[in-house]
Amino acid sequence: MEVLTQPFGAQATCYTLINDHGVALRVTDFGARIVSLRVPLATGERELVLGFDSAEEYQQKDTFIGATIGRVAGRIAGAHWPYDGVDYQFEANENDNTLHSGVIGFDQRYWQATPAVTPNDVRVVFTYVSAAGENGFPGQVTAKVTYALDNENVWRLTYEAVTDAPTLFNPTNHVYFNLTGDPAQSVAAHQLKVAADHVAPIGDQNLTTGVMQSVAGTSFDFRTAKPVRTAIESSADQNQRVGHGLDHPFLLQDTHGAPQAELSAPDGLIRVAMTTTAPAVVVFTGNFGDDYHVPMRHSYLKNHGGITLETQAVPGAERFAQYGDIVLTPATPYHQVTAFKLDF
Ligand code: G6D
Repeated sequence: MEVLTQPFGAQATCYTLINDHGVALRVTDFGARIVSLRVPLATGERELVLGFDSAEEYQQKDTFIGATIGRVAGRIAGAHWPYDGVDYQFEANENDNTLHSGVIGFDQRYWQATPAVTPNDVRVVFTYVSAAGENGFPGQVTAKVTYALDNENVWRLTYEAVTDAPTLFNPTNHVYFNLTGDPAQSVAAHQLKVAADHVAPIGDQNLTTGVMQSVAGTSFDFRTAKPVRTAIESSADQNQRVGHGLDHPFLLQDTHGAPQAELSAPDGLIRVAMTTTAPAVVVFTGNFGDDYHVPMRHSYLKNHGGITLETQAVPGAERFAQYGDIVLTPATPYHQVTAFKLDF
């Protein structure tokens, strides 16, 4: 196992973590982000995730792709949070709401990086100190995100955070998978399985509504594997959001270590099995619109050219207690682990 270090544009650095099977995970300090995940298949190397070639390219095209999102992933309705007698104001960067914490969230910060080869894995620990008041959030938060790759072909993400005053904290990783290796190909033919009996429906302005809806008999029933296509095609009819495709939080079951989500390539040559300590996963099918056409590596990113598995608490938890508690306090540090096992 080894770590290679290279420049990633003018200021950023990129680290390539390589295991003994030739799996290569590339990450950058710009946004504590996954840039690339390549596996050696019998048919040749295959890229599994969306990504660009420099920090500048992310800045020009899309800073969410592959990034650590925080402090709060998803939408905060009305861009404010009343807590303990204070009404905290955030930036409204999508309609009247805050998306992914504001204009410059964790995804556009430079994180301090510490690469290491340990007996069990090869890793980079990213650390970022978010000052009290940054993006309107109270409390100074020290956040740590560890990307590790081991010889079982597991990519493991560990989140840790401490705060000096109560604040909201609900981060995620915005990795987009496209297991065909080509972002111009829709993910519709991927097989998806999600261990969730309930989904949080999306209403006006893509906000959650406080509802937890049973998936039984709906296009959200992924308790047995099926192509993503059916949900992409039917969710628009159900008026769950404007636009076609999934953009929904699934409430995960405790599967006692068994995968909580599985994604397989249309040709069956690669499968990603996810387990997490987080209570939910937001599945977003890259609903960029029919005209979307952005140069990416040797191809183009198009509508539905990637699918996310964003592990976190259900967005809107600051308003709806039934979605859980995302208030981080000095007494209880944050700890969350998500693992993606690559089977090929
Ligand atoms: C997240 O759920 C959201 C989407 O609605 C958003 O468009 C994307 O991030 C950029 O997945």
